Amino acid sequence: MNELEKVLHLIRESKRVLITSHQNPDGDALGSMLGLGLGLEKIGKDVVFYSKDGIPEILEFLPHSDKIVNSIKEIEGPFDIAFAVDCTDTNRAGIEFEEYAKSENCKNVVIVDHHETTSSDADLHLLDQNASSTGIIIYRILNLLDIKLDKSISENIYTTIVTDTGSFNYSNTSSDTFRVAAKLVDSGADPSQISQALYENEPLRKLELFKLVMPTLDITEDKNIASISVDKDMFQQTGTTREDTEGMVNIPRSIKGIEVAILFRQEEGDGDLDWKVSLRSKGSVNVAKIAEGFGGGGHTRAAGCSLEGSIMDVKAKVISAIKEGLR
Ligand SMILES: [Mn+2]
Repeated sequence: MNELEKVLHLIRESKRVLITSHQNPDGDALGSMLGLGLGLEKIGKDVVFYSKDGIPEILEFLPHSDKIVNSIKEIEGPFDIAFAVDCTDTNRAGIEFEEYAKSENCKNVVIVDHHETTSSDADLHLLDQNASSTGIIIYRILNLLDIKLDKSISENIYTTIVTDTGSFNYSNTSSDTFRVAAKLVDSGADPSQISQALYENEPLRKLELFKLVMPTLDITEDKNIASISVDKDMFQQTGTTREDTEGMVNIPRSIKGIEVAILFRQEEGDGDLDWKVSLRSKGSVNVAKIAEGFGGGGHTRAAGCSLEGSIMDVKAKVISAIKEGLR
């Protein structure tokens, strides 16, 4: 049996299933969790959905997102399978899940992911770097289990594709992406409704934050690297959180001639020196490699990492690594 057959077998034999995804969940994380779980419920599985950071406001429209719990403490095992979807490793879902997965509460831990890097010691790995979103892998699993996709499942999986391909714009968009999307529209996903929910539904505070962030736009002398930064003061002034920085890296990315765009975001904790760095490549630079150099990871054209230091130092380090990559 290959990994896929093993996972299908495990699912068929299972009764109770736990599904989680990475912290700070995005559309692919939550859409994949819900798509998989709602499908498994249709074939009689008892499913628990867990997301450490809950659901960002902008994704609350996802069908049955109210089933997701944000604490694992009260949940009693054992689970036949614990899935971590859109995760390179169980620790990406948070320390609570990482420990839970190692305990007797979880008989089998399965990673389902489309990232380039994986460092996981889970029991099984379903990895496909060519899948535009993790949701596409979920779609294939449900098909192989002969689970009929209803409107709710279709909308969840369709959202994974729209958010991870930037509405079918990024280089990870293939003919297969459109084929799966077409099937999902056939089974009930409404593209315009989902687009509106995702992109025409911003809280005003997010735009107030944009106003403060725009003056930080910085472009290197060679005019091929652009960055913006968001600090805690800006969050405080506008009543925003890291959730509201979603998509912000697209501002530097949109500029003509830019090869790598960066968003520096100060973490909300006590320390003033913790920065989360999001990297986007429009050209040949593999930003996953750069992020890995700082202990992070991701895809060739979209990756992230965390660094400690003053914004000046962090910025200098990251930009010099990118310049190296551009050589
Ligand atoms: Mn993804």
